[in-house]
Amino acid sequence: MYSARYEYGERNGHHERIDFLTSKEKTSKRKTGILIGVLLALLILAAVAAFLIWFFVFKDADSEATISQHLIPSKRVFSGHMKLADVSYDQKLEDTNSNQFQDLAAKLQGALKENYKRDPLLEKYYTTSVVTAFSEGVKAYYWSQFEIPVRDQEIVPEFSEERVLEALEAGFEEKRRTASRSDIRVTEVTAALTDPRMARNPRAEKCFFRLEAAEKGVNFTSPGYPVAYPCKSRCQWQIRASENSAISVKFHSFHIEDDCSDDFVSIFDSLSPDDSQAITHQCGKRPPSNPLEVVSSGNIMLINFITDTDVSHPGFVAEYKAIPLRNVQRCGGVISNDKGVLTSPLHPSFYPPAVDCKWTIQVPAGNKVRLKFTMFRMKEPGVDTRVCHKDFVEIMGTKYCGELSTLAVTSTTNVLDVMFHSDESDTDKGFRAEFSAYDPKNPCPSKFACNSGICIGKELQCDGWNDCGDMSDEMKCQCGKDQFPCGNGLCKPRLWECDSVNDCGDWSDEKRCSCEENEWRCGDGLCMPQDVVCDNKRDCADGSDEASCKTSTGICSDYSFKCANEECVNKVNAECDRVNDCADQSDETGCDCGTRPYKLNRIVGGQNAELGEWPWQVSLHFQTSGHVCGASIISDTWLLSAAHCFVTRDSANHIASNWQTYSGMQDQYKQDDVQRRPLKRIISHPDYNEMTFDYDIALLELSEPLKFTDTIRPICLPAPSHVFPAGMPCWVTGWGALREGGQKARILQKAQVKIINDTVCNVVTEGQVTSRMLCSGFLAGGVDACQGDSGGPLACFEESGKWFQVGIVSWGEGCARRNKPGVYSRVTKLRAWIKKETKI
Ligand code: 4AZ
Repeated sequence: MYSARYEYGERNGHHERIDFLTSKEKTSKRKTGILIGVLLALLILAAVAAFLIWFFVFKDADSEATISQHLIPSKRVFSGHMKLADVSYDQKLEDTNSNQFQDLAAKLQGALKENYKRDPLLEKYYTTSVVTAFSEGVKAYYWSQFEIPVRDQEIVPEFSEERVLEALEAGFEEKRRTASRSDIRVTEVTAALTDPRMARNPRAEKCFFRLEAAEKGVNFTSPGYPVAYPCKSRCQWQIRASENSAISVKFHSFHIEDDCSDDFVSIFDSLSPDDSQAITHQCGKRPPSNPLEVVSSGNIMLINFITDTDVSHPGFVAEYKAIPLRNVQRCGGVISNDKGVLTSPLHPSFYPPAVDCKWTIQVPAGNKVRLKFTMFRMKEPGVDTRVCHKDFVEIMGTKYCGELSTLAVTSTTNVLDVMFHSDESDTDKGFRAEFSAYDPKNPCPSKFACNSGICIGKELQCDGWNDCGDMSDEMKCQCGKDQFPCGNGLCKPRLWECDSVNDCGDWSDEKRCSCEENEWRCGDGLCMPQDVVCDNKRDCADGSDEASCKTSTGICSDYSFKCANEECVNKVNAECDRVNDCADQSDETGCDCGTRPYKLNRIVGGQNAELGEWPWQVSLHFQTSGHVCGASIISDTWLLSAAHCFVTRDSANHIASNWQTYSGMQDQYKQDDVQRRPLKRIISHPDYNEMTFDYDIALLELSEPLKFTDTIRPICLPAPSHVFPAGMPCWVTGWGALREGGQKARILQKAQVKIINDTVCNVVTEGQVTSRMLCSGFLAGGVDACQGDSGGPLACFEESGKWFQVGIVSWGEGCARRNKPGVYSRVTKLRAWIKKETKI
């Protein structure tokens, strides 16, 4: 604590003294006083004169200098390579300190400078060129820099790649024609605009490394690993391998700043930081289950590490090794098995650049081929996924790229060709696909055959749910009397009409739901006078009348956010939205929750959760029964769960010492980095009703606090006024049964479900829901929580970038049945009780 104290009459521990003067002493003192006065007046006059001179003569010049110091000149850097003819490759060229390197580099740097003289603009602003490496071929890697002063900023756009290339090509062309025998001939040159931070001089840099890859992997790390890398790092690793090898680099640990504009790792299939040969640019944090692994197309690779942020992060540790080039290029071929698996080259590593493969799947005559992708990710910046002009998979004349969740195709004959193409830049995780032969006369024995070729249960046809993934099970359906005929020919259950969810896909089920002209339609279909909108009062049960109002007039209603100082904010979901709405900022306190540190892989397909994807999920084990219920972390000492896990006929369930909690778990059989904590106390809601499941909530106090890590973190609790509108997609997670009556899951499961409006919820549960409950799921069935998920969280992601817990898995009629969605305890209604018991 800072405190300023001043003690009267005493300084530095001494008392002040007051003395009195005699009359003689008084006269001599007067003369000295006059002298001092004159001197002071002269000094003041001199100071005024100096100020006036500065003000009228130097001030303007001074301020001009300050302005230009603040504006920084623009740097334009171009990098690329030059192919040299008539130069024999010498291993010594790889050593930047060798005479061979320095002589050849100096010659080429001179030639570059000469070439830029052909263009007056380039010549004027050219500053330097650096040759950074040589590789077999013989290729020289270089960058050239141009500096444009502040006064000429408007010409910066004229510094294009085309302009630089034109000057270089013309210069080298002329040299080729006129060159003498001793001159170097450049037969190919490339130039690409490059981030100036990546232009390094290997002969002058500290953080520059030349690595030789061999069969055995060797680790290298970012500077300062694992404590923290320094700000403003500019590091470069040039990796080479012997001829006929490629380089594989696997990042065993990767944790850098989340914002790629501050800190990033760029990997190139070249020794030049040339974007046209970038393999990938990465930042953020990767979970151990999804390490970054890249492969070059040849025997060179460049890795750049750029940091600009002040926040400390550990950095990375990576292993590099040489792999035979034929392994990289080996893909495709003729396959005559009845079933099998195809993957992109080197899957699950990123596929290498510049590879083409063709697989021909041949099944017995009369049969056809069904190909189903279980994972597909070939995403590249600036690619229109309808055209796929860069990397793609091509099947029967159609090109596929981007990220696809449901891709299945069937052949027209007994042969199916699958082509894979990767160009020189930007690679990704690729794909995995399963193929099988089938009899076209009976493609799906006792099942429905989708157009995409997959088979689904017959009962799923015309049920309003897109089970095939291509809607073919919902086409040409005769709508039943309890079904709504959509504008596009689909049939959907009548219950789904006007439920704020675009079930038909063309909004026709939500169109004829409007109210009178001067009325507002609430999310649950009720019509209200228009003036209820944004009147700082929640008139619709779901708050939709106040949902898009940004203003706050301070009027308090049941639906306002209440600040700690009793002030009210009438803005929907004001808490933890990174905006200070309360004068005391209480809406933004306690907001270190609801984030997941790992950059998630988003590999599509399957519902297994990744490690760290739901860091607030907890598994509750009872005595020797193993996993029984779920819970969520709301602080380092408190978990939230369902009362029905503890209040049962067996009183043993309510004894804290009979339970163990496991946080940071993904796989029930793996305990690495899992934190096990016994329970100290169970507080079930006093109004919990065993018959109706009303107030199905329990708080669990841990015997010892959790240590928050990347895989263990709390979820945000919503304020009582928080609105989660009908139709909002949320996620339920747990190790519960994989189907009704089925076995519990070993790997944590995730499922996306939608919030169902309260009127529909009341109808489908035949009036069994209370205001402490909400429905979530799909009326069509198919996705739901099940036995063993109870007590686990229903989490929704808010625009503010945080996850909030909207519900606690409570009950439902069976699991995933049609018109029987999951019922959850409504956390907003129970928020005050949580606060009362835990002070959270
Ligand atoms: C249970 O028994 C249970 N379909 C949990 C959720 C649901 C059904 C049963 C919802 O724990």
